[in-house]
Amino acid sequence: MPDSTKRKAMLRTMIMVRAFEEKLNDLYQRKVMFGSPHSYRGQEAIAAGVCAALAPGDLIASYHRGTGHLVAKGADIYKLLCECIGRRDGYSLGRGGKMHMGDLSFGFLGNTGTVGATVPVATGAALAASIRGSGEVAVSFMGDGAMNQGVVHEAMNMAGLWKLPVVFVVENNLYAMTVSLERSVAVKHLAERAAGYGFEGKAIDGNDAEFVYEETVKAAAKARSGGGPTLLECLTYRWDGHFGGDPGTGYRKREEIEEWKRRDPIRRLKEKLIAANELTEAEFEKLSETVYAELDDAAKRAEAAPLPAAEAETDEVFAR
Ligand SMILES: Cc1ncc(C[n+]2csc(CCOP(=O)(O)OP(=O)(O)O)c2C)c(N)n1
Ligand SMILES: [Mg+2]
Repeated sequence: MPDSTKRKAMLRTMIMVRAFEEKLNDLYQRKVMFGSPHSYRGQEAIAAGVCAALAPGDLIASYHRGTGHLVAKGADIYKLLCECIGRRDGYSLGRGGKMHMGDLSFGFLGNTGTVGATVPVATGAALAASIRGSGEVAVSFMGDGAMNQGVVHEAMNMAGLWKLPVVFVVENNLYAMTVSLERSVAVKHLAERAAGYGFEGKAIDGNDAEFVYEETVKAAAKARSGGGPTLLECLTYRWDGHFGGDPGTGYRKREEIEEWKRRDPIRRLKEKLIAANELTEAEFEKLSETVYAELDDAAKRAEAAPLPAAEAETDEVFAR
């Protein structure tokens, strides 16, 4: 079980992850951010639980619903916001946007909007780690929809065959855009597919940060000691639409959305901490205020930051 310090750190991370999504929505509505956000609200326990279980040198690869992973792995909030709104101080110098970043200084291999495309990237990083004997573990975050991409199958097969130090984290939020899982997948749990690749797959509660943390600790330890990959299918739900322009209601019942909101991952951890006398309601309020204020400050600075210079258009585009 994570200790009290770890539990509080995960709570703080989850609050920041949610606040960040709300800020992106605000920037998008005000037409400060042009690319659409893909809200991660509702799924915060996965990013927070997984990243809290990793060593600083471990690596993650993300996908289109990826800002939560960046926040949880330790991205600089100001630089992250700058990238999302195309400012020069961003991770990709303001030219990649929300879905195109990468920075190995905090173990971020990158993200992209091409569904499934970063799964072989994480697998390749795990192969490199095993060849070098560095002891690093790579985590590949993906959505349930990505599990139907051919390249994901290829990467998982290879990872199983070569017992690579990779953890596949499938965030099963029950939908890929407007298509429900039951209309697109023949098995009950995506975790069952791991058997076909020769490694363990587990379907777990993705709204319980502590549980996600514990399962990641086990999977990472196994990967590090040469035991090969694990597939963690984290059951969860996105509270909002698929992207900024989708209300998320046409293809999902209101009762279903409300039911999942009752399983709010932040409230769950908060209530556990309060029940264990590790936190009071007032301390929680103070923590939230501090996180939202930190984010507001970073966002004000990012909005005031310069755009990339036109003459720098080709800088860093070509490898030297
Ligand atoms: C290769 C590819 N096919 C289709 C799309 C269009 N597309 C964007 S997001 C998405 C759904 C992805 O669903 P899932 O993997 O479950 O992630 P979620 O959005 O639910 O987090 C699709 C089909 C794409 N971006 N890339
Ligand atoms: Mg999905």
